[in-house]
Amino acid sequence: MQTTLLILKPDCVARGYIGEIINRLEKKGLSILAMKMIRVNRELAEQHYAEHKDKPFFENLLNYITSGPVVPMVIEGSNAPEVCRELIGKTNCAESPAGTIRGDLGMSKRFNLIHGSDSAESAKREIALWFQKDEIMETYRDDYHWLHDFEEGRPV
Ligand code: IDP
Ligand code: MG
Repeated sequence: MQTTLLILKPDCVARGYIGEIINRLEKKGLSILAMKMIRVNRELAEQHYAEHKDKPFFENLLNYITSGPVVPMVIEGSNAPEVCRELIGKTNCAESPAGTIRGDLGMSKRFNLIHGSDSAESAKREIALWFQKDEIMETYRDDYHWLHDFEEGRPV
C-alpha cells in the first residue's frame, strides 16, 4: 500500500465537483485517510509548487491555487501515486482522454481541477507539507480482500 496527496483545486470546489471526484476515488477502491477544506496561503503554495518556481506560469499558478478553498486529501491504495495520476489524466484538460477526471470535467491547462503527487517521493514530501501526522487516519475500507488478490502474500 502506498499513499499520495491529492488536492481538489479552487475551480473544482467552485464548480461543485468535490463529490464527483470523491465518488470516483471510492469506486476505484482507494481509501481517503485524511481530508479537509482550507484556504492556501502563498507560503504553502510556493513550497508545494517549488519545482515550478522558474516557469513562466508560476505566478499565475500561485494566484490560482490561493484564489479559493481547496480540498487536500491523503489517499491510500496499491501504487496510489501512479493509479491516481492515471485517473486524473494529462495536465491539459483539453488533451486529456475521456474517462479521466481532467478529460471529462475540464478544458483548461491551468484550471485543471485536481493535483496528484507525481511519485512516491513527491507524495511523502507533499503529505508532510499539507497534513500533521495526527490528521491522517488508519486504513478504513473493509473490502480489501475484493480489491486485492493476497494469495501470493502481497496485493497483486
Ligand atoms: P500536473 O498537475 O499535471 O503535475 P505540472 O506540470 O506539475 O502539472 O504543473 C503544475 C500545475 O501548473 C498544473 O496542474 C496546472 O495547474 C499549472 N500549469 C502547468 N503548465 C501550465 C501552463 O503551461 N500554463 C498555465 N498553467 C500551467
Ligand atoms: Mg506536477
